[in-house]
Amino acid sequence: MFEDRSTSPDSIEMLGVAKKLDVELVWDRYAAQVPQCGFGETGLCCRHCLQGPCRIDPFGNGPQTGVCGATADTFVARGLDRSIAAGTAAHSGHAKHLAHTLKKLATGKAPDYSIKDSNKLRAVAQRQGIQLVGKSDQQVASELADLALEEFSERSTPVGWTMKTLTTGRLKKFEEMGLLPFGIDSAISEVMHRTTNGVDADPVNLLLGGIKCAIADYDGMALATDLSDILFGVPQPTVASANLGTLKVNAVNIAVHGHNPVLSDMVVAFAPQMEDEARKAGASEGINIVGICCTGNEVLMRHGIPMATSSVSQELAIITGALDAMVVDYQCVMPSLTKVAEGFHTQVITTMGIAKMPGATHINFEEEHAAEGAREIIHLAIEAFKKRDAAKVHIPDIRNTAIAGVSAEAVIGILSKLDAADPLKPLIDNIVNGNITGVCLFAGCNNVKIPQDRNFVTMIKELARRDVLILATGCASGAFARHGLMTPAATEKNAGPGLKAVLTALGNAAGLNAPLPLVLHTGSCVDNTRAVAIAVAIANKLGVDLDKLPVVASAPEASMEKAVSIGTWAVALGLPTHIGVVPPVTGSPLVTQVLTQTAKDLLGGYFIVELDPVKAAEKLFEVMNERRKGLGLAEKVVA
Ligand code: BF8
Ligand code: SF4
Repeated sequence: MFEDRSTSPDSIEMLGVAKKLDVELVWDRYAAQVPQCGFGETGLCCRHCLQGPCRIDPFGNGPQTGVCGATADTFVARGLDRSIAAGTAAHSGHAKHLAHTLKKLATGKAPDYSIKDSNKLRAVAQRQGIQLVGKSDQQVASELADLALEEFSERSTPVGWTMKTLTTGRLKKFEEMGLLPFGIDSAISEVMHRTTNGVDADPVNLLLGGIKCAIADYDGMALATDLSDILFGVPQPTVASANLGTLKVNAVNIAVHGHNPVLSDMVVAFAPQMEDEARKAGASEGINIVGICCTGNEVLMRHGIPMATSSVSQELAIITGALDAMVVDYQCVMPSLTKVAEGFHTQVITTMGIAKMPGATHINFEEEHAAEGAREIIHLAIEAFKKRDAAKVHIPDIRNTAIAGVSAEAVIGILSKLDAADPLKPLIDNIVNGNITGVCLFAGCNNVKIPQDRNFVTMIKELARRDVLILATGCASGAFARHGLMTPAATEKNAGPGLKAVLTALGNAAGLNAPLPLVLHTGSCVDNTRAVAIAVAIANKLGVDLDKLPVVASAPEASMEKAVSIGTWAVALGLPTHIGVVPPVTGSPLVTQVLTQTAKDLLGGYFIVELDPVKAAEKLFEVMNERRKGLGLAEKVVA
């Protein structure tokens, strides 16, 4: 039962509990929406002015234009552009928040934060053109924060993080095609301008505008990853655990949910100071912090905090009856959480001025008073714990080990154990000799339309047996962690012989006495840029551009606008990018063709829409082989 909703055993168990308690969940709300509006599904609905809403009849009987004369192609391209702009705004809002935090730290206004990685600070600053000689970390951080904040407005030169982190071939292509953004916020604003009534009606021009905005998204994400590492540390491989079974009966359970480590890292940092208070309240095991969604990834990879659940199953954490506080910042937080929490003692705590929820307790979190804010939040959780109803507690006894925190730096660190002088050589050699077919970056969300994790788990098994090296971020890593796939045992069980040999050699070199996990966890969604850093290093070493590498991306259960913007920049960077849900573009055959075919000629990357996970894996494997052939490498043959 419930296998049509989730394939994750802890989620399935909790779905049964929710049913018994008659709690309405995301799957029930989705069922109530079906059938969903066909105009919306195909992108043929426009509400960009008050003369609308307008709809176009995809079957050709009704209207073929909106009131203003906009065609189906224009509708679809404009709609897609606005999704990209929204995704970019979310990622870069997160990035800007980090830049402000770094500036406050550097000017003594955020005393609870510190520079956790001076080497990374100096390396990033130097790369971005800041002179380091004779300057303290504080000064460098201040200048770097200023430089980061400048990325957002309209500059006289293209955005700096992009210019310093991609291959020269890619940058040249972007320049020739007019795709280089001159500011992140200005790119978002330009999309909003050109997609409003009476501006850009040319679908191809609109799509190019969307791609430019997506490159601004890449820029903000690269910046966010750098600043997070400076403020909170460069992730290193960490053994942690996953699933709802990481909640503890005898502890004050606090879930940090959302995205930004500016908040969650502080909750983790100050929890030890509150242990006594928790024990006095009767929690013999003290405070247990768990993560949900991307902020879960942030604290998982830096502090080994368990990943309780993610994305579509977030409500289930409350159904356990053991969650004392759900502390959220922003993005991917279901507005239903407070409604679900009505039947339980769980305190839903919002912390950001831009992200409040009716029914939640709001504690405005300010970096200037981070310790105070974190303590107040933890105190509220302890108070809630006192009201927990033991009769309602149902924690599924399901936990998996998950090895996380494989940053680009960590990958290089492990590889350098094999070849200190030339760390990339062992990886490249193994791609060349065919032990590794290629690399697939799994990213993106769960989607209520797909049984949770089904596509992720099916695809990874199909690809791993074909010797594909797997990286994962965001809720993709949540999915793999929940299914025990971020472990050496999963490598033993699922990897093809070539991949297994490589992961074993690397695991032994890293002192694990076991293979590296089947999935290399490269972080949260903003950290998709870590995979790019590895790919760029390989491309530069081989002297080719990114669109020649056997590297692909997949968001097999994508949901959010952020996934749309990431997918678009992945395509712009030259990656064949799979999505396992149909995006709202099918109302325009022209737009569909540009995204899935023309993009390949222009940029090398393109979208592959395939709903069947087995076929999707086959297609990605074929694409990797096509790229191998292009590089003059032997094609892989796998039965
Ligand atoms: O930024 S994968 S559901 S949590 S959007 Fe959201 Fe999607 Fe998860 Fe992270 Ni990314
Ligand atoms: Fe209709 Fe055009 Fe207004 Fe859109 S912009 S709602 S198509 S009139």
